[in-house]
Amino acid sequence: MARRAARRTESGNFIAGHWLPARSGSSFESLSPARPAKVVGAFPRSGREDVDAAVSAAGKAFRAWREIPAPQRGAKLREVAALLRERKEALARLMALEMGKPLVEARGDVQEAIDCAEYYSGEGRRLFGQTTTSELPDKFAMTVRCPVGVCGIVSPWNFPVAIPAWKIFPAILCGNTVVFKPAEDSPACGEGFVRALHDAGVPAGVVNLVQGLGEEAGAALVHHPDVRLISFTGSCETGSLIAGACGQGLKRCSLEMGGKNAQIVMDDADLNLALEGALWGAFGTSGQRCTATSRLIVHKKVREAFVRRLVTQARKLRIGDPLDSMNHLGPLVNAAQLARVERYVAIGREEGARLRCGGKRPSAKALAQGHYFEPTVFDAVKPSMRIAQEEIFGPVTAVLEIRSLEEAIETLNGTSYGLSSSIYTRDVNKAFRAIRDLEAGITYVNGPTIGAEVHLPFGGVKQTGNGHREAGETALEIFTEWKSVYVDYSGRLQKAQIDVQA
Ligand code: UN1
Repeated sequence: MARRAARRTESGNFIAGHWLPARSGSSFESLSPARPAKVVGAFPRSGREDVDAAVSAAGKAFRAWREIPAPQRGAKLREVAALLRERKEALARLMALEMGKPLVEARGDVQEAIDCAEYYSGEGRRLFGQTTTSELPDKFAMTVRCPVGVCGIVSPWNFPVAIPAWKIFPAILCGNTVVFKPAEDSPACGEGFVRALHDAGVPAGVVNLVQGLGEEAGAALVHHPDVRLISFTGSCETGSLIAGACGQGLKRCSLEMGGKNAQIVMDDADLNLALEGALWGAFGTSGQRCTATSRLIVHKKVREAFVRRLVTQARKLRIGDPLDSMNHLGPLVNAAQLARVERYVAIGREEGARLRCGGKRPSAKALAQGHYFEPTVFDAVKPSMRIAQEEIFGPVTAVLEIRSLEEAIETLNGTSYGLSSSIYTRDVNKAFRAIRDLEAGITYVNGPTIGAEVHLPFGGVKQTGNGHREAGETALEIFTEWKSVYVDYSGRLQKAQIDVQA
């Protein structure tokens, strides 16, 4: 991302059904991480006025949208799913170009959005409430879900289509309207996504797009008095600022933040399977997933053999142009992210961890321009080291040795995060104890820490989140308010707690 005033704006904000430049006329560029000299596009560098216009459009659209029956709102999502499927390849290519994940993974990202649209389209025929008995005669009691209002959606670059989808689809299915601020590293993906919604027939004003920087457009959205809810995925630092602002403004706020996910490998595990899982979990998306396997907690009896094979396989992973399907790892998203990963490698070395492979940029000349980094394995890592505690968000994994399941669980739980976790074992008793005792929102048995499916709750404990769960049915709890309804058909005044006394 380069911050400069561009001569012209090629792409727009999408407000009340119109593509518009920023009111200030300024813009920013999105650069391809594989070839940063290549400009993917210029996008409005929006400010408060643009956010005001978008929130006002969303507020107006809310009045009509909330009254459309939910099954019809769901039907729109079915059309969105169909159009996303048609555009899957184009969106995936744009994604690989703009944020650098390999094409095959980019297709998976769009597929996750399609799955989400289909899942929530069905939810339009449910949105169930409860009925219950009243304590008074001739009185009916029930609960209904109501939309919250205008929702601000602030999403990251690492899943630039899937994450906006799993926020925006349940939001609009529930009758809310949205102002969406994509990450400044993936504005073209954000725009492509919103274009698909519009072209599929989502009415003007229901989903508005405001491009820009977090501290400008993002901050204006979070502080806007007419925004009732913020849904954010990103770093703990930003999430904490957003939570503070939402606390002050008494807004509903759903946060999904960092992880320091670990895969446990017990001595009775299928080591081939555990190895495959570790490679995919640690180095898929170059480790730039909230769910990435950034720690491997391996039993002493198998650690050396496991690490040796891991290193051999990691060295064989092909790094290069994400648009070339032969490559397993694309570049990191930007220069700052690359510098962060390099800094953590230096920290790991200083702390006395043993670098077993990677730790540097690839030497191939053809890759010199891009923000590439080699798959990196640190061994002899102690739980107290920073590389075992802090989220790196790159292709770096830390191996910690344990001697028992108890020690494995204690080690896995010993960070401030709790998103995803995994255990490889053939012992059903160990598996169930792990399921019970691992402090995480997600636990996989004999699978890697990545690969969550859209119909199950997604989110984490401790500093990973603030108690909400996205995706699945639980997302409805974020995007609706409960209303309790009492219907008295007795024809007289009845007084709860007074007419009836136990
Ligand atoms: C994220 O990294 O923010 O489970 C989301 C997974 C994906 C979602 C990751 N389905 O890895």
